[in-house]
Amino acid sequence: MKYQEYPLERTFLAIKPDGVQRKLVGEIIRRFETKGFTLVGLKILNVSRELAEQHYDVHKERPFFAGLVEFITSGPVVAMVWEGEGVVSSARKIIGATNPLAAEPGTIRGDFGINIGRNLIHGSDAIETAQREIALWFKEEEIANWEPTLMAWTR
Ligand code: FUP
Repeated sequence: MKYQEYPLERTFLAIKPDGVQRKLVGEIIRRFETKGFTLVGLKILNVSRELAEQHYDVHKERPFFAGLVEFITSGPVVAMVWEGEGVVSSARKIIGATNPLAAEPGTIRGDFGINIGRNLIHGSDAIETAQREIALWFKEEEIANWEPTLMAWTR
């Protein structure tokens, strides 16, 4: 089957302010690239309070919500859209458990994470969540539609 015939699956990943400030952007991107996923959206931005609150809307009643919004708006975030077969769940595995102290070694949070409030990276938890988050963070024209031509073996 040609690549184009697979259902297009995308996920939203965001390197949080701790990941950016600890200079882990390259290391984190490398892990998704070497796995074979395709980067189709990438930008660095200072997150507004409004965007942070919308992004974490499901947690708005939780006691950690205010601190979470404070943290995510405290410095630049690297927002990304990645594409590939099974990318939503695979990216979650590469990222590791929410609490870095419980995350397996070999995962991003397991290797570099310090605590639950500073867990380096966000990844959409389901295909529907990914669609909502991509639409929230990216305009249509900020996403590059492309497929490998020179290195088709990465698929
Ligand atoms: P995850 O999907 O792994 O990013 O985790 P959740 O959606 O459950 O949580 C979102 C963010 O809230 C986490 F990245 C960190 C923060 N959080 C806390 O600070 N304390 C908690 O008890 C749970 C989550």
